Amino acid sequence: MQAKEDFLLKAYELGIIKFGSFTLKSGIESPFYVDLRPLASSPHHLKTLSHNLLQLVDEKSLELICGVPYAALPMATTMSLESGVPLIIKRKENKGYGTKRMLEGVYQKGQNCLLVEDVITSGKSLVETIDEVEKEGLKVTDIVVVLDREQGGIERLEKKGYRVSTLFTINEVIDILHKYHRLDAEEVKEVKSFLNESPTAPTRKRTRLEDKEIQHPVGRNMIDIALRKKSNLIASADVVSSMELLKLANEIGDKIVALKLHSDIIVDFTWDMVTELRSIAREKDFLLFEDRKFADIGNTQELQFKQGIYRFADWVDMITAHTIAGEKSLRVFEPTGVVAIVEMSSEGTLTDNYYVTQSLNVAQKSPNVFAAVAQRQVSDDLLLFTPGVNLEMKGDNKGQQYKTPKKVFNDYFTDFIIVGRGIYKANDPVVAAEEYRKQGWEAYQDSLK
Ligand code: S5P
Repeated sequence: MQAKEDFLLKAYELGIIKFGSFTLKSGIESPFYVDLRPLASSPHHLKTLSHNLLQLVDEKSLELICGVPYAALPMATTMSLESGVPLIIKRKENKGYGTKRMLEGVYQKGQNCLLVEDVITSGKSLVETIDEVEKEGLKVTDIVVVLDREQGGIERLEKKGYRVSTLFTINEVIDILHKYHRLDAEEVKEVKSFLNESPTAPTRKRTRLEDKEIQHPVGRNMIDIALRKKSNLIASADVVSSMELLKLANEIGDKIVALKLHSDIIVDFTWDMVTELRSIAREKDFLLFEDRKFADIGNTQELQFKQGIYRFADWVDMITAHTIAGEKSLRVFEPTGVVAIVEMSSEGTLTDNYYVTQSLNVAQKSPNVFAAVAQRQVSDDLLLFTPGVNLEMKGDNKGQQYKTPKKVFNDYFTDFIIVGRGIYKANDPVVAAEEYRKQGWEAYQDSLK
Protein backbone atom coordinates (compact mmCIF):
# COMPACT_ATOMS: atom_id res chain seq x y z
CA MET A 1 0.00 0.00 0.00
CA GLN A 2 2.80 2.37 0.99
CA ALA A 3 4.58 1.71 -2.31
CA LYS A 4 1.37 2.35 -4.21
CA GLU A 5 0.79 5.61 -2.35
CA ASP A 6 4.41 6.70 -2.87
CA PHE A 7 4.12 6.00 -6.55
CA LEU A 8 0.94 8.02 -6.83
CA LEU A 9 2.42 11.02 -5.01
CA LYS A 10 5.45 11.00 -7.30
CA ALA A 11 3.25 10.69 -10.35
CA TYR A 12 1.13 13.58 -9.04
CA GLU A 13 4.29 15.73 -8.93
CA LEU A 14 4.83 14.87 -12.61
CA GLY A 15 1.41 16.38 -13.38
CA ILE A 16 -0.59 13.28 -14.28
CA ILE A 17 -3.72 14.66 -12.64
CA LYS A 18 -4.78 18.27 -12.56
CA PHE A 19 -7.66 19.90 -10.71
CA GLY A 20 -9.63 22.91 -11.93
CA SER A 21 -12.18 23.11 -14.72
CA PHE A 22 -11.65 21.11 -17.89
CA THR A 23 -13.83 20.50 -20.93
CA LEU A 24 -13.69 16.83 -21.87
CA LYS A 25 -13.91 15.46 -25.42
CA SER A 26 -17.58 14.71 -24.74
CA GLY A 27 -18.22 18.41 -23.94
CA ILE A 28 -18.71 17.70 -20.23
CA GLU A 29 -17.08 20.08 -17.70
CA SER A 30 -14.89 18.04 -15.36
CA PRO A 31 -13.21 19.31 -12.14
CA PHE A 32 -10.15 17.16 -12.87
CA TYR A 33 -8.14 15.99 -15.82
CA VAL A 34 -5.97 12.90 -16.06
CA ASP A 35 -3.09 12.51 -18.50
CA LEU A 36 -0.55 9.77 -17.88
CA ARG A 37 1.77 10.71 -20.71
CA PRO A 38 4.20 12.72 -18.49
CA LEU A 39 5.10 9.41 -16.79
CA ALA A 40 7.15 8.45 -19.84
CA SER A 41 9.44 11.38 -19.02
CA SER A 42 10.50 9.69 -15.82
CA PRO A 43 12.11 6.33 -16.65
CA HIS A 44 12.24 5.36 -13.01
CA HIS A 45 8.50 5.87 -12.45
CA LEU A 46 7.62 4.32 -15.76
CA LYS A 47 9.53 1.20 -14.66
CA THR A 48 7.73 1.12 -11.31
CA LEU A 49 4.37 1.54 -12.96
CA SER A 50 5.04 -1.19 -15.51
CA HIS A 51 6.24 -3.52 -12.79
CA ASN A 52 3.01 -2.90 -10.84
CA LEU A 53 0.90 -3.53 -13.93
CA LEU A 54 2.67 -6.84 -14.55
CA GLN A 55 1.84 -7.89 -10.99
CA LEU A 56 -1.86 -7.69 -11.89
CA VAL A 57 -1.71 -10.59 -14.35
CA ASP A 58 -0.38 -14.08 -14.60
CA GLU A 59 2.77 -13.45 -16.64
CA LYS A 60 3.09 -17.09 -17.63
CA SER A 61 -0.12 -17.00 -19.66
CA LEU A 62 1.02 -14.04 -21.74
CA GLU A 63 2.24 -14.42 -25.28
CA LEU A 64 2.06 -10.82 -26.48
CA ILE A 65 1.62 -7.33 -25.01
CA CYS A 66 -0.09 -4.46 -26.79
CA GLY A 67 -0.69 -0.89 -25.57
CA VAL A 68 -3.70 1.18 -26.61
CA PRO A 69 -2.22 4.15 -28.49
CA TYR A 70 -0.70 6.49 -27.49
CA ALA A 71 -0.36 6.94 -23.73
CA ALA A 72 -0.05 3.22 -22.98
CA LEU A 73 2.63 2.56 -25.62
CA PRO A 74 5.64 3.36 -23.38
CA MET A 75 4.03 1.35 -20.55
CA ALA A 76 3.52 -1.68 -22.77
CA THR A 77 7.10 -1.39 -24.06
CA THR A 78 8.50 -1.27 -20.54
CA MET A 79 6.34 -4.23 -19.49
CA SER A 80 7.64 -6.17 -22.48
CA LEU A 81 11.27 -5.38 -21.56
CA GLU A 82 10.76 -6.47 -17.95
CA SER A 83 8.81 -9.64 -18.67
CA GLY A 84 10.42 -10.73 -21.91
CA VAL A 85 6.94 -11.01 -23.47
CA PRO A 86 7.05 -9.72 -27.07
CA LEU A 87 5.43 -6.39 -27.85
CA ILE A 88 3.11 -5.67 -30.73
CA ILE A 89 2.13 -2.16 -31.74
CA LYS A 90 -1.36 -1.15 -32.72
CA ARG A 91 -1.61 1.72 -35.13
CA LYS A 92 -4.13 4.48 -34.62
CA GLU A 93 -4.66 4.64 -38.31
CA ASN A 94 -3.55 2.68 -41.30
CA LYS A 95 -0.43 4.25 -42.75
CA GLY A 96 -1.78 3.84 -46.25
CA TYR A 97 1.29 2.18 -47.80
CA GLY A 98 3.52 -0.84 -47.20
CA THR A 99 1.82 -3.71 -45.40
CA LYS A 100 -1.25 -1.62 -44.46
CA ARG A 101 -1.57 -3.67 -41.30
CA MET A 102 -3.13 -2.23 -38.17
CA LEU A 103 -0.84 -4.33 -35.96
CA GLU A 104 2.93 -4.21 -36.27
CA GLY A 105 5.30 -6.85 -34.95
CA VAL A 106 5.74 -10.60 -35.15
CA TYR A 107 2.76 -12.65 -34.04
CA GLN A 108 0.75 -15.72 -34.94
CA LYS A 109 -2.99 -16.24 -35.07
CA GLY A 110 -4.39 -17.68 -31.83
CA GLN A 111 -1.80 -16.07 -29.53
CA ASN A 112 -3.03 -14.50 -26.33
CA CYS A 113 -2.44 -10.76 -26.16
CA LEU A 114 -2.53 -8.65 -23.00
CA LEU A 115 -3.90 -5.17 -23.60
CA VAL A 116 -2.62 -2.18 -21.64
CA GLU A 117 -4.65 1.01 -21.24
CA ASP A 118 -3.83 4.19 -19.31
CA VAL A 119 -7.25 5.52 -18.34
CA ILE A 120 -10.59 3.84 -18.81
CA THR A 121 -13.75 5.94 -18.94
CA SER A 122 -16.56 4.43 -21.01
CA GLY A 123 -14.31 1.70 -22.42
CA LYS A 124 -15.09 2.70 -26.00
CA SER A 125 -11.52 3.03 -27.26
CA LEU A 126 -10.59 -0.26 -25.61
CA VAL A 127 -13.50 -2.01 -27.32
CA GLU A 128 -12.26 -0.62 -30.66
CA THR A 129 -8.71 -1.81 -29.98
CA ILE A 130 -9.92 -5.26 -28.91
CA ASP A 131 -11.95 -5.52 -32.12
CA GLU A 132 -8.92 -4.74 -34.24
CA VAL A 133 -6.63 -7.09 -32.33
CA GLU A 134 -9.18 -9.90 -32.54
CA LYS A 135 -9.69 -9.19 -36.24
CA GLU A 136 -6.03 -10.16 -36.70
CA GLY A 137 -6.80 -13.56 -35.17
CA LEU A 138 -5.33 -12.86 -31.73
CA LYS A 139 -7.04 -13.74 -28.47
CA VAL A 140 -7.72 -11.14 -25.79
CA THR A 141 -8.62 -12.35 -22.30
CA ASP A 142 -6.93 -9.83 -19.99
CA ILE A 143 -6.67 -6.07 -19.89
CA VAL A 144 -4.66 -4.01 -17.43
CA VAL A 145 -5.58 -0.41 -16.78
CA VAL A 146 -3.73 2.20 -14.75
CA LEU A 147 -6.71 4.32 -13.77
CA ASP A 148 -10.43 3.63 -13.77
CA ARG A 149 -12.52 6.80 -13.92
CA GLU A 150 -15.42 4.67 -12.70
CA GLN A 151 -17.77 5.64 -15.47
CA GLY A 152 -18.92 2.24 -16.63
CA GLY A 153 -15.98 1.13 -18.79
CA ILE A 154 -15.03 -1.86 -16.64
CA GLU A 155 -18.63 -3.11 -16.54
CA ARG A 156 -18.91 -2.80 -20.29
CA LEU A 157 -15.81 -4.92 -20.87
CA GLU A 158 -16.63 -7.47 -18.19
CA LYS A 159 -20.04 -7.91 -19.73
CA LYS A 160 -18.26 -8.87 -22.94
CA GLY A 161 -16.27 -11.50 -21.01
CA TYR A 162 -12.88 -9.75 -20.56
CA ARG A 163 -10.94 -9.75 -17.28
CA VAL A 164 -9.95 -6.22 -16.38
CA SER A 165 -7.43 -5.41 -13.63
CA THR A 166 -6.90 -1.82 -12.52
CA LEU A 167 -4.13 -0.25 -10.49
CA PHE A 168 -6.14 2.73 -9.19
CA THR A 169 -9.71 3.91 -9.17
CA ILE A 170 -10.30 7.65 -9.30
CA ASN A 171 -11.88 7.59 -5.83
CA GLU A 172 -8.76 5.90 -4.45
CA VAL A 173 -6.57 8.55 -6.09
CA ILE A 174 -8.64 11.36 -4.55
CA ASP A 175 -8.49 9.73 -1.11
CA ILE A 176 -4.72 9.27 -1.23
CA LEU A 177 -4.15 12.85 -2.41
CA HIS A 178 -6.41 14.08 0.38
CA LYS A 179 -4.62 11.96 2.97
CA TYR A 180 -1.30 13.53 1.97
CA HIS A 181 -2.78 17.05 1.81
CA ARG A 182 -2.47 17.48 -1.92
CA LEU A 183 -6.21 18.19 -2.03
CA ASP A 184 -8.28 20.01 0.57
CA ALA A 185 -11.70 18.90 1.80
CA GLU A 186 -13.52 21.36 -0.45
CA GLU A 187 -11.76 20.05 -3.58
CA VAL A 188 -12.43 16.47 -2.56
CA LYS A 189 -16.12 17.26 -2.15
CA GLU A 190 -16.30 18.87 -5.57
CA VAL A 191 -14.58 16.00 -7.35
CA LYS A 192 -16.58 13.34 -5.52
CA SER A 193 -19.88 15.01 -6.23
CA PHE A 194 -18.93 15.18 -9.92
CA LEU A 195 -18.07 11.46 -9.83
CA ASN A 196 -21.31 10.57 -8.07
CA GLU A 197 -23.36 12.47 -10.59
CA SER A 198 -21.71 10.65 -13.49
CA PRO A 199 -23.64 7.48 -14.10
CA THR A 200 -21.72 4.26 -13.51
CA ALA A 201 -23.39 2.50 -16.40
CA PRO A 202 -22.12 3.25 -19.89
CA THR A 203 -23.26 6.79 -20.66
CA ARG A 204 -23.90 6.18 -24.33
CA LYS A 205 -27.47 6.94 -25.09
CA ARG A 206 -29.04 6.99 -28.47
CA THR A 207 -31.15 9.86 -29.72
CA ARG A 208 -34.73 9.23 -30.76
CA LEU A 209 -35.38 9.76 -34.44
CA GLU A 210 -37.68 12.69 -33.73
CA ASP A 211 -34.97 14.41 -31.65
CA LYS A 212 -32.21 14.14 -34.24
CA GLU A 213 -30.67 17.40 -35.42
CA ILE A 214 -31.53 16.80 -39.06
CA GLN A 215 -32.38 19.92 -41.09
CA HIS A 216 -32.55 18.55 -44.62
CA PRO A 217 -36.19 18.16 -45.76
CA VAL A 218 -35.57 14.64 -47.13
CA GLY A 219 -34.08 13.57 -43.81
CA ARG A 220 -37.02 15.09 -41.89
CA ASN A 221 -39.40 13.37 -44.28
CA MET A 222 -37.72 10.00 -43.70
CA ILE A 223 -38.10 10.46 -39.96
CA ASP A 224 -41.79 11.34 -40.33
CA ILE A 225 -42.43 8.29 -42.52
CA ALA A 226 -40.52 6.04 -40.08
CA LEU A 227 -42.65 7.23 -37.18
CA ARG A 228 -45.89 6.92 -39.15
CA LYS A 229 -45.11 3.39 -40.32
CA LYS A 230 -43.15 2.22 -37.27
CA SER A 231 -40.43 1.18 -39.69
CA ASN A 232 -36.67 1.71 -39.97
CA LEU A 233 -36.49 -0.36 -43.09
CA ILE A 234 -34.93 0.59 -46.40
CA ALA A 235 -35.38 -2.23 -48.88
CA SER A 236 -32.67 -2.63 -51.45
CA ALA A 237 -34.40 -3.71 -54.65
CA ASP A 238 -31.43 -5.20 -56.47
CA VAL A 239 -33.58 -6.87 -59.10
CA VAL A 240 -32.79 -6.68 -62.79
CA SER A 241 -36.11 -6.19 -64.55
CA SER A 242 -38.70 -3.44 -64.33
CA MET A 243 -41.42 -6.03 -63.80
CA GLU A 244 -39.72 -7.48 -60.72
CA LEU A 245 -38.97 -3.99 -59.43
CA LEU A 246 -42.55 -2.72 -59.73
CA LYS A 247 -43.94 -5.95 -58.27
CA LEU A 248 -41.63 -5.71 -55.26
CA ALA A 249 -42.40 -2.00 -54.77
CA ASN A 250 -46.12 -2.75 -54.81
CA GLU A 251 -45.89 -5.70 -52.47
CA ILE A 252 -43.60 -4.32 -49.76
CA GLY A 253 -44.15 -0.58 -50.25
CA ASP A 254 -46.25 -0.07 -47.14
CA LYS A 255 -43.59 -1.62 -44.85
CA ILE A 256 -40.62 0.48 -45.90
CA VAL A 257 -39.38 4.05 -45.54
CA ALA A 258 -37.41 4.03 -48.77
CA LEU A 259 -36.79 1.79 -51.73
CA LYS A 260 -33.12 1.71 -52.68
CA LEU A 261 -32.35 1.12 -56.34
CA HIS A 262 -29.40 0.41 -58.59
CA SER A 263 -30.99 1.72 -61.78
CA ASP A 264 -28.03 0.62 -63.89
CA ILE A 265 -28.74 -3.09 -63.26
CA ILE A 266 -32.27 -2.92 -64.69
CA VAL A 267 -32.14 -4.36 -68.19
CA ASP A 268 -35.30 -2.61 -69.39
CA PHE A 269 -35.12 0.76 -67.64
CA THR A 270 -37.76 3.10 -69.11
CA TRP A 271 -39.46 6.38 -68.21
CA ASP A 272 -42.76 4.53 -67.98
CA MET A 273 -41.19 2.42 -65.27
CA VAL A 274 -40.07 5.56 -63.44
CA THR A 275 -43.55 7.08 -63.70
CA GLU A 276 -45.12 3.91 -62.36
CA LEU A 277 -42.55 3.62 -59.57
CA ARG A 278 -43.18 7.20 -58.51
CA SER A 279 -46.88 6.64 -58.35
CA ILE A 280 -46.41 3.52 -56.19
CA ALA A 281 -44.04 5.47 -53.93
CA ARG A 282 -46.64 8.23 -53.50
CA GLU A 283 -49.44 5.79 -52.84
CA LYS A 284 -47.47 3.60 -50.40
CA ASP A 285 -45.65 6.51 -48.73
CA PHE A 286 -41.97 5.73 -49.29
CA LEU A 287 -39.01 7.57 -50.81
CA LEU A 288 -36.96 6.67 -53.87
CA PHE A 289 -33.30 6.23 -53.14
CA GLU A 290 -30.78 5.72 -55.94
CA ASP A 291 -27.64 3.96 -54.72
CA ARG A 292 -25.41 5.35 -57.48
CA LYS A 293 -22.35 5.80 -55.21
CA PHE A 294 -20.98 8.72 -57.21
CA ALA A 295 -17.20 9.01 -56.84
CA ASP A 296 -15.90 11.61 -59.30
CA ILE A 297 -15.13 15.30 -59.51
CA GLY A 298 -18.12 17.61 -59.12
CA ASN A 299 -18.49 18.40 -62.81
CA THR A 300 -18.60 14.75 -63.89
CA GLN A 301 -20.94 13.83 -61.06
CA GLU A 302 -23.27 16.63 -62.05
CA LEU A 303 -23.42 15.28 -65.60
CA GLN A 304 -23.96 11.73 -64.36
CA PHE A 305 -26.69 12.98 -62.05
CA LYS A 306 -28.59 15.27 -64.43
CA GLN A 307 -27.88 13.85 -67.90
CA GLY A 308 -27.49 10.46 -69.54
CA ILE A 309 -30.09 7.72 -69.57
CA TYR A 310 -31.21 7.97 -65.96
CA ARG A 311 -31.47 11.73 -65.21
CA PHE A 312 -31.69 10.97 -61.50
CA ALA A 313 -32.06 14.66 -60.65
CA ASP A 314 -35.57 14.57 -62.16
CA TRP A 315 -37.04 11.79 -60.07
CA VAL A 316 -35.14 10.46 -57.05
CA ASP A 317 -35.47 11.77 -53.48
CA MET A 318 -31.94 10.86 -52.44
CA ILE A 319 -28.74 9.38 -53.75
CA THR A 320 -25.55 7.87 -52.33
CA ALA A 321 -22.17 9.43 -53.01
CA HIS A 322 -18.64 8.73 -51.88
CA THR A 323 -16.91 11.61 -50.12
CA ILE A 324 -13.59 10.83 -51.77
CA ALA A 325 -13.64 13.88 -54.07
CA GLY A 326 -14.26 16.34 -51.23
CA GLU A 327 -17.05 18.57 -50.04
CA LYS A 328 -17.51 20.73 -53.12
CA SER A 329 -18.05 17.69 -55.32
CA LEU A 330 -21.21 16.94 -53.31
CA ARG A 331 -22.87 20.32 -53.80
CA VAL A 332 -23.78 19.51 -57.38
CA PHE A 333 -26.62 17.29 -56.16
CA GLU A 334 -28.53 20.09 -54.46
CA PRO A 335 -31.43 20.11 -53.59
CA THR A 336 -31.54 16.27 -53.68
CA GLY A 337 -30.61 14.64 -50.38
CA VAL A 338 -27.18 13.01 -50.26
CA VAL A 339 -26.26 9.93 -48.26
CA ALA A 340 -22.49 9.78 -47.80
CA ILE A 341 -20.76 6.42 -48.07
CA VAL A 342 -18.47 6.67 -45.09
CA GLU A 343 -17.69 3.04 -44.38
CA MET A 344 -18.43 -0.12 -46.32
CA SER A 345 -19.73 -3.46 -45.15
CA SER A 346 -17.50 -5.67 -47.26
CA GLU A 347 -14.50 -7.69 -46.17
CA GLY A 348 -11.20 -5.96 -46.93
CA THR A 349 -12.78 -2.54 -47.47
CA LEU A 350 -10.31 0.34 -47.49
CA THR A 351 -12.54 2.43 -45.24
CA ASP A 352 -10.36 2.22 -42.13
CA ASN A 353 -10.60 4.51 -39.08
CA TYR A 354 -8.62 7.25 -40.76
CA TYR A 355 -10.81 7.18 -43.86
CA VAL A 356 -14.02 7.13 -41.83
CA THR A 357 -12.97 10.15 -39.75
CA GLN A 358 -12.00 12.17 -42.81
CA SER A 359 -15.09 11.08 -44.69
CA LEU A 360 -17.37 12.10 -41.83
CA ASN A 361 -15.68 15.50 -41.78
CA VAL A 362 -16.55 16.00 -45.44
CA ALA A 363 -20.10 14.75 -44.88
CA GLN A 364 -20.72 17.06 -41.93
CA LYS A 365 -19.46 20.09 -43.82
CA SER A 366 -21.83 19.45 -46.74
CA PRO A 367 -25.27 21.01 -46.23
CA ASN A 368 -27.11 18.56 -48.49
CA VAL A 369 -25.64 15.43 -46.84
CA PHE A 370 -28.14 14.32 -44.21
CA ALA A 371 -27.14 10.69 -43.72
CA ALA A 372 -24.15 8.39 -43.69
CA VAL A 373 -23.76 4.74 -44.61
CA ALA A 374 -21.51 3.16 -42.00
CA GLN A 375 -20.93 0.22 -39.72
CA ARG A 376 -20.42 2.32 -36.59
CA GLN A 377 -22.08 5.09 -34.62
CA VAL A 378 -21.94 8.55 -36.19
CA SER A 379 -22.90 11.93 -34.74
CA ASP A 380 -26.49 13.07 -34.27
CA ASP A 381 -26.42 15.57 -37.12
CA LEU A 382 -26.45 12.68 -39.60
CA LEU A 383 -28.86 9.79 -39.90
CA LEU A 384 -27.08 6.45 -39.89
CA PHE A 385 -27.96 3.87 -42.55
CA THR A 386 -26.46 0.41 -42.12
CA PRO A 387 -26.41 -2.15 -44.94
CA GLY A 388 -25.09 -5.69 -44.57
CA VAL A 389 -28.10 -6.78 -42.54
CA ASN A 390 -29.49 -10.28 -42.77
CA LEU A 391 -31.27 -12.51 -40.29
CA GLU A 392 -30.08 -15.79 -41.75
CA MET A 393 -26.81 -15.44 -43.63
CA LYS A 394 -23.37 -14.50 -42.29
CA GLY A 395 -22.16 -13.28 -45.66
CA ASP A 396 -21.87 -14.22 -49.31
CA ASN A 397 -18.88 -15.49 -51.27
CA LYS A 398 -18.18 -12.02 -52.69
CA GLY A 399 -17.11 -10.30 -49.50
CA GLN A 400 -20.44 -9.09 -48.10
CA GLN A 401 -20.57 -9.41 -44.29
CA TYR A 402 -23.90 -9.53 -42.47
CA LYS A 403 -25.09 -8.54 -39.03
CA THR A 404 -28.49 -8.80 -37.39
CA PRO A 405 -30.85 -5.83 -36.88
CA LYS A 406 -30.41 -6.27 -33.12
CA LYS A 407 -26.65 -5.88 -33.38
CA VAL A 408 -26.69 -2.77 -35.54
CA PHE A 409 -29.41 -0.91 -33.60
CA ASN A 410 -27.80 -1.76 -30.28
CA ASP A 411 -24.11 -1.40 -31.02
CA TYR A 412 -24.02 1.28 -33.71
CA PHE A 413 -27.23 3.16 -32.92
CA THR A 414 -28.26 2.71 -36.52
CA ASP A 415 -31.32 4.70 -37.61
CA PHE A 416 -32.20 2.76 -40.76
CA ILE A 417 -31.25 -0.72 -41.90
CA ILE A 418 -30.75 -1.54 -45.57
CA VAL A 419 -31.84 -5.04 -46.49
CA GLY A 420 -31.45 -6.50 -49.98
CA ARG A 421 -31.35 -10.25 -50.49
CA GLY A 422 -32.93 -10.89 -47.09
CA ILE A 423 -36.13 -9.55 -48.66
CA TYR A 424 -36.13 -9.79 -52.45
CA LYS A 425 -34.63 -13.29 -52.47
CA ALA A 426 -36.92 -14.60 -49.72
CA ASN A 427 -39.55 -17.20 -50.59
CA ASP A 428 -42.14 -14.64 -49.64
CA PRO A 429 -40.76 -11.08 -49.81
CA VAL A 430 -43.89 -9.68 -48.11
CA VAL A 431 -43.46 -11.92 -45.06
CA ALA A 432 -39.71 -11.19 -45.01
CA ALA A 433 -40.20 -7.41 -45.26
CA GLU A 434 -42.68 -7.53 -42.39
CA GLU A 435 -40.19 -9.57 -40.32
CA TYR A 436 -37.35 -7.07 -40.94
CA ARG A 437 -39.70 -4.15 -40.24
CA LYS A 438 -40.90 -5.71 -37.00
CA GLN A 439 -37.51 -6.91 -35.76
CA GLY A 440 -35.88 -3.65 -36.80
CA TRP A 441 -38.46 -1.48 -35.07
CA GLU A 442 -38.32 -3.60 -31.90
CA ALA A 443 -34.51 -3.48 -31.88
CA TYR A 444 -34.68 0.31 -32.35
CA GLN A 445 -37.15 0.64 -29.45
CA ASP A 446 -34.93 -1.57 -27.26
CA SER A 447 -31.87 0.50 -28.05
CA LEU A 448 -33.68 3.58 -26.67
CA LYS A 449 -33.93 2.06 -23.21
O1 S5P B 1 -21.17 -0.72 -47.52
C1 S5P B 1 -22.16 -0.96 -48.20
C2 S5P B 1 -22.91 0.08 -48.78
C3 S5P B 1 -24.06 -0.25 -49.49
S1 S5P B 1 -25.06 1.03 -50.02
N1 S5P B 1 -22.60 -2.23 -48.35
C4 S5P B 1 -23.71 -2.55 -49.07
O2 S5P B 1 -24.04 -3.73 -49.12
N2 S5P B 1 -24.42 -1.55 -49.70
C5 S5P B 1 -25.59 -1.87 -50.56
O3 S5P B 1 -26.60 -2.47 -49.76
C6 S5P B 1 -25.28 -2.86 -51.68
O4 S5P B 1 -24.93 -2.19 -52.87
C7 S5P B 1 -26.59 -3.60 -51.83
O5 S5P B 1 -27.43 -2.91 -52.74
C8 S5P B 1 -27.23 -3.55 -50.46
C9 S5P B 1 -27.03 -4.81 -49.63
O6 S5P B 1 -27.62 -5.90 -50.23
P1 S5P B 1 -27.71 -7.34 -49.54
O7 S5P B 1 -28.37 -8.19 -50.56
O8 S5P B 1 -26.32 -7.80 -49.25
O9 S5P B 1 -28.55 -7.15 -48.30
